[in-house]
Amino acid sequence: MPAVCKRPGRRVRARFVASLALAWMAVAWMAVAVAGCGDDTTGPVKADLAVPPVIDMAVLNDQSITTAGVVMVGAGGGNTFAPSTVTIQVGQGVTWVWIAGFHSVVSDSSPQAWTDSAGQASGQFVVPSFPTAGSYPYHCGVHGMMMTGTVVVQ
Ligand SMILES: [Cu+2]
Repeated sequence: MPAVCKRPGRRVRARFVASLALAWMAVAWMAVAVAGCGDDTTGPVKADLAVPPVIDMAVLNDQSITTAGVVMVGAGGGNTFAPSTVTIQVGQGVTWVWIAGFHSVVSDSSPQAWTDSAGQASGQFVVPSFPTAGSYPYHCGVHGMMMTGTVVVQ
């Protein structure tokens, strides 16, 4: 007598569908967990000391920069201002050019030599003119005093 091909009962089918869904969720969870390992953007940003700062000659030759002083922000992916001390003459200005990372430019002078830049990951911040000779320290509002620089106005 040939075997009767009976469709599985409703309860068996429901159990099969439930186990499929469970297996799919397990795979999806593992994929998310694995993906999360390589992309930890929630922790503190660490400076990669193995990567030397890269001076971007294209930035230095940017004709749209009209200030005498140019500082590269996050050059080489590090938490640095390069050069860390920029020297200009009275009446000249400074342009900070974002190379990499999320940073800001906060004056440490009292009163502040400029209003804080926004925290940003690209673009520029310009202080068009420093009218008074002196030394103007500043830091990154995102990374604090581990990322500092100075504008020297002669
Ligand atoms: Cu920073």
